[in-house]
Amino acid sequence: MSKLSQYRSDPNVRIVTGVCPHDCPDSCSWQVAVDPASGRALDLWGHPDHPMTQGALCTKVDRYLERTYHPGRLTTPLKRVGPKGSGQFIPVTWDEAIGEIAARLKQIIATHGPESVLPYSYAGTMGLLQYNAVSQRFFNVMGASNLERTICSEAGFEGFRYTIGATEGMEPDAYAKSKLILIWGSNTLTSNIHLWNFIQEARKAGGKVIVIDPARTRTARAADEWIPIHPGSDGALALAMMHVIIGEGLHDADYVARYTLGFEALAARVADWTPERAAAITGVPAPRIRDLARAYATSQPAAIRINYGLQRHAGGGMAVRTVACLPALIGAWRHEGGGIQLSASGVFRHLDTRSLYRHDLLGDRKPRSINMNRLGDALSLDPADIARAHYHPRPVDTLPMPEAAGPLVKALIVYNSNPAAVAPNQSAVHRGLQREDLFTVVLDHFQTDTADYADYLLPATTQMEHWDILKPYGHLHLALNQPAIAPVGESLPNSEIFRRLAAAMGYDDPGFRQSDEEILRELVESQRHPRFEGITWQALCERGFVRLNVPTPYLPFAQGNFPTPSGKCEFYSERMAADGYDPVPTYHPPAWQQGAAPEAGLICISPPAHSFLNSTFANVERFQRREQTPLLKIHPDDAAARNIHDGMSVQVVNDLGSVTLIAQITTDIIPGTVHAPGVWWAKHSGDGRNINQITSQAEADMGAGASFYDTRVWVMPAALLHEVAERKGEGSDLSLTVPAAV
Ligand SMILES: Nc1nc2c(c(=O)[nH]1)N[C@H]1C(S)=C(S)[C@@H](COP(=O)(O)OP(=O)(O)OC[C@H]3O[C@@H](n4cnc5c(=O)[nH]c(N)nc54)[C@H](O)[C@@H]3O)O[C@H]1N2
Ligand SMILES: Nc1nc2c(c(=O)[nH]1)N[C@H]1C(S)=C(S)[C@@H](COP(=O)(O)OP(=O)(O)OC[C@H]3O[C@@H](n4cnc5c(=O)[nH]c(N)nc54)[C@H](O)[C@@H]3O)O[C@H]1N2
Ligand code: SF4
Ligand SMILES: [Mo]
Repeated sequence: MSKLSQYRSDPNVRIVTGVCPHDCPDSCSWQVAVDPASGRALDLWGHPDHPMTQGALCTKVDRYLERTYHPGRLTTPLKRVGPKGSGQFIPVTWDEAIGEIAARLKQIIATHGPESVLPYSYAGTMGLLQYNAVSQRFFNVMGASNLERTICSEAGFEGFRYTIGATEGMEPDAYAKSKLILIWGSNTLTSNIHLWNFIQEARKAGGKVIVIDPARTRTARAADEWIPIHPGSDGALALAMMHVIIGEGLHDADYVARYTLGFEALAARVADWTPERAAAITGVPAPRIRDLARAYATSQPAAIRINYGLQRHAGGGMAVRTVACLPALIGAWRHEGGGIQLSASGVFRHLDTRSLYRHDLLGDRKPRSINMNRLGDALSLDPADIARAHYHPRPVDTLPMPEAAGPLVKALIVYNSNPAAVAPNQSAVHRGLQREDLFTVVLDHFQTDTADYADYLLPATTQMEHWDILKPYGHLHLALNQPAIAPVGESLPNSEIFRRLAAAMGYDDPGFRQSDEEILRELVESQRHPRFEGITWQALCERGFVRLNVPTPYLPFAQGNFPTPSGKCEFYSERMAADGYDPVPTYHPPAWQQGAAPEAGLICISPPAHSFLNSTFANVERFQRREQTPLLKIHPDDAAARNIHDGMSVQVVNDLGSVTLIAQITTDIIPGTVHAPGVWWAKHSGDGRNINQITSQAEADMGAGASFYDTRVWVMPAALLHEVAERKGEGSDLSLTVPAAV
């Protein structure tokens, strides 16, 4: 018997429909059983009628109540009493906390101006309201620095948009119809598990699945074929595939003629991208590249699930732009089950969010924009660092001179994010957070790494406890979240915390007096685009989720209609030329292939651990046990060359920092690359650090995106590093002066 039927027949149970808030493409619809007498949630499960969720949640969220009722939940506002970063707090009342924070912010703004306040948030919750609605209104009235939310997908998004026009593509259920599926830079069974149902349907009908990844992930193991590839080299593979496809006349000349722009330029460009040339860069043997290209062009419908792994590199934007050309070249878009999906977010691009964010409250002020990937630089006392933290996504965008970089950041307000664990160049971030003159407010459910540095730590509600609307990025069903239980302890929704802060600051726009339900209703009722027809407040309340009003099956580009300037799939992009890029697909090498000889050191990638969601769930004991310990997966050849044994404590070092991990020797990672699953809380690791010690703030080629997986490191037994450090008379913060053998 399903949980729904079990509880539905129990008169003493109330069932509430909601949606998982996490940063995950699946946006599962969930149902919660609540005991009305105690107000406690008893159980939750995946909505049986939701076409993507299909009744099942992932292993993490299936245990969401363990997180909701975790003894570590913050239940009262806290005020710092110990030294900065010590995590020592005393409880205070909401009135005290709000009053004191507002007084301090007023003082900072009066002395240093509103741009000295920096909001820092990401997708701890993806619900539109708690993600950044009342908070954005608050910072708009203030005129605070603007935060560019670049930490995840921006390089790939920009690249995709240049080719396709918007992050729009296949609907997930279409993958059930594919004959060949390339899973490219995605770990579907970990990060997008509900897509697998459709992929399995395709396989039952004879479809084949190929995974392109430097790691033999659980997805690669489950697939028909794993193509190991050097990190950051995917653009070269795609260019060589096009070389073969065009060279052997396997492209769809009719589709190309009608619906694409710049075929001749593309053909000329790929002419010298032979599989042999790409093999030297990617590590994929030339015959395998030829086979892959031929299979892709001749197995219609052919689908690509491209995701974020391959774009967390210096050349990630161009790589995605290049891969995104493939479906048009072979006419895959004509068929259900053909095409590519990076993200479905662009299908929602006509959502009118004016009522939500209220950018009108800024008036004609234009605060500086700070790239969130450069938080370490932004929190620096050196104006040259602050200048570098300014958002400059394209080659044509220039950075200000240090004297024009604006004020030091004097106040940091963090919500829905844990930058002390997830942001690159961790030691720079921690150094900034440690500043005595920086006033830091953190809103969270738990005392995270970031929370340890707060002056005030404010308890926020979870999705069990507040209203929201969720716009997914992996399918097309908009969903309403209704609160199932009352807030745990004294916690409050982000929306309410910013409402109270606004009142204390004297911000009196009526937007700060709207209730959560009113904000969401206004959002739903203000939509005018036909894609939102039928998405009413009533329908959302009754059913929980409603599909966007687009045709079924959804074949957006079967007859062209690309949302590019030309209306075609742009092999040649005028917009790229204007933005300072090569207008035709080309190869942007990863940072690790530039400069020093490739044989020096190893490349480190740190994609998500299966049981965590970024750093969320990393404090829940069940999931910590499953992930064992912060690991470094290393190929036997690389381990042997360094005298590293399985289970040994190793140091991973580069010029940015170092971290101690436990070696796991495995052929599940290619030689020359190491794989450190993330993101552990730094304070749960033996040395109080995590893998972001060695990641860089450097922007990818497009969108000022992150480059987490484009990192050169040196790895050695931990004991050896200590020995070297002692000999040099230094601490363990050893920089690049490491022995040649590592
Ligand atoms: N080395 C390395 N670093 C990475 C990555 C990687 O693969 N490797 N991945 C990167 C990626 S893709 C991303 S998206 C970022 C993610 O980085 P973050 O967006 O910071 O994600 P989380 O680490 O999950 O932290 C989210 C925090 O928000 C809190 N939260 C959740 N809901 C609410 C709410 O309603 N209110 C408030 N106030 N707080 C809430 C959670 O408790 C949690 O502490 O990390 C990036 N960092
Ligand atoms: N369980 C779980 N699910 C998650 C998350 C989580 O932390 N845990 N995080 C969520 C978030 S915020 C995001 S952004 C998504 C991310 O989900 P995905 O897009 O799947 O991204 P990653 O897991 O970062 O990387 C996917 C794969 O890319 C590989 N990879 C790394 N570099 C390269 C490369 O240069 N080329 C190729 N071809 N492959 C490469 C990695 O080894 C990894 O297996 O997942 C979401 N879902
Ligand atoms: S994290 Fe992803 S897979 Fe898990 S319940 Fe949430 S939306 Fe579904
Ligand atoms: Mo992400």
